[in-house]
Amino acid sequence: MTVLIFRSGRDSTEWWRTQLREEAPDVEVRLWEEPGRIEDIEYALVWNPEPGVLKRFPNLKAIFSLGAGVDHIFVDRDLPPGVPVTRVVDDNLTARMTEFVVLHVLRIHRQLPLYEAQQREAVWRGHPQTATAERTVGLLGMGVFGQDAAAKLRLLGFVVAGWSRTAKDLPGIACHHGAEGLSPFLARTNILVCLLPLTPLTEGILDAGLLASLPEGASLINVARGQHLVDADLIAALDGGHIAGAVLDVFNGEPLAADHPFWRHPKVTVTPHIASLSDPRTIIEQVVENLRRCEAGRPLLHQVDPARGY
Ligand code: NDP
Ligand code: OXD
Repeated sequence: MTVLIFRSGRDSTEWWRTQLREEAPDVEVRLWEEPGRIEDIEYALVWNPEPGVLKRFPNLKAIFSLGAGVDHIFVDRDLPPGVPVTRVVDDNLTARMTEFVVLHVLRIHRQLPLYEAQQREAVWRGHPQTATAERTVGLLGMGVFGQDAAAKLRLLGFVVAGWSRTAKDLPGIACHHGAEGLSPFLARTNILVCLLPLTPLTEGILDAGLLASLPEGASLINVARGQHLVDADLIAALDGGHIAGAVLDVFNGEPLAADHPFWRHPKVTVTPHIASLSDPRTIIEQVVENLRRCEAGRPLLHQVDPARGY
């Protein structure tokens, strides 16, 4: 069994080679920099592979995403046909995402940006508090992350609404779906959290029209992908006052350019795509399990549907 590791923009591929060798000594690991005979390569472990490269391997049996998202794979319009693609699904990854979402929902709900600004000016002034039961958090995307965040936000007493592609019935959550469900979902949302996968249908979804459909004074948390957001539309909505603030973890270009207005915008909180980082040990475990499954002809864990793109 020969596995090729193609990783760019994150940890070193050499580190992954060492780890994978420890977990599966029977597997031969090649690095993208020196793939050797292309016919040998049966599996590819990838993060942001260059479009066009994967189809060069004629005997590829599966492609494993090193993250939860697979947009970095499906952006390649020339993938080898019929080769299954899997992604990472992990309780620990989900818990970290929920921590980030809850942290920022509470920060907005309890007006921390306002109190931080007051502290800088040595201003001692309290403001009225809204109860969680009077605040609706709307989750765009009710998959693994969306459902976990929704359950935890419910425990804190927030009103929680969710929007997904297909209909859902989740206890205590106001579920909306499809194009016709988007407007009523937005109209009731005070804090909007984007947890959608990036697909042709969700690219650019966070635009002027969507932001204008939120109630005056709503806030945005984008922890999915930067390409969901039309940056200029958000800046206009913040400057015009319709949107009160935004927390952005993901960006149209990463790393975010030093001169991008988001860095210094007083109503924007920037974090460097760290909302939830995959634990490499778990990824290796899932990859090894999937290698064994594939060799045994058993169904793969967390296989995605290329037609849906997630
Ligand atoms: P899932 O695939 O489990 O869930 C996706 C959700 O989005 C589903 O509810 C799905 O609907 C919904 N959806 C997809 N397309 C549409 C559409 N066109 N209209 C309406 N709803 C749609 O994904 P996860 O929750 O595991 O992950 C979400 C994303 O988070 C990842 O794709 C990745 O981009 C991002 N991410 C960000 C990280 C960070 O650190 N910032 C870390 C890891 C991931 P349905 O349920 O009907 O299928
Ligand atoms: C992922 C990510 O998709 O880190 O796993 O964004």
